[in-house]
Amino acid sequence: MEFKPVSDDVASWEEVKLIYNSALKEIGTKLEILNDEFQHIHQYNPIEHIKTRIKKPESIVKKLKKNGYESTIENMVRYVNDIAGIRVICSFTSDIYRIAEMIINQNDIKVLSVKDYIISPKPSGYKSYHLIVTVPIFLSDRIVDAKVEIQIRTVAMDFWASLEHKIHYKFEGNAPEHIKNELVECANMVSELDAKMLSLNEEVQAFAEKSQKEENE
Ligand code: 0O2
Repeated sequence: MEFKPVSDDVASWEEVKLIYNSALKEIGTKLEILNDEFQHIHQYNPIEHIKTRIKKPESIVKKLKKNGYESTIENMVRYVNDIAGIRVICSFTSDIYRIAEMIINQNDIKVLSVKDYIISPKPSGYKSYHLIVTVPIFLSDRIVDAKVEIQIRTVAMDFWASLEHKIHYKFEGNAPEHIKNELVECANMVSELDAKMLSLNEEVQAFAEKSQKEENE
């Protein structure tokens, strides 16, 4: 997004927030529509819930500093990809890829990057599917493309990530080795649980479809 002030004044954090909040609304609505349509066709909701957030200014400044950039509005917009973040929590791993594909295929969305930490988990054990996209925001006199980070994961992956995040903060990134190892073990259990829940669900769905077919005959 080339950042130009909404008003004639110097660009402010409030103006940046306005654009990113609008981007979160746009993506949030797209996801809700897809979920409703899915419910209509398949009588099933792939999305359990959605969380959105605007990154706190102090976290943005920290990220800029870490990467050697001065704290300016222009640098924020250019170099920080997750000022607007949306987290989509699904029931099953297969839903993650369905949702991602449906978002990627919308022609007003531009995909800047895809990171599949489900196929390639982080060394910590972290699993999630990340997309950085831009979505057009229609202002009164112009259109701006705003960046949004979309994290898509299962309920189990989210449970793991929130505990790991708390532990990471508690130990300021230096958790004892045995805790790190246990977290990796838990991450493996999460993968096993997700795989079992998926296969159980597929079995139940096949059973329901068979019963429906027999009823219709
Ligand atoms: P916060 O507080 O959640 O906003 P980048 O964001 O592109 O500069 P990176 O590492 O290339 O940096 O991006 P990546 O890997 O896509 O990670 C971005 C976000 O994913 C993080 O944002 C976290 O929310 C989450 N994440 C990544 N790795 C882990 C992990 O090991 N554990 C947990 N719990 N979450 C993780 P921030 O800005 O780091 O933090």
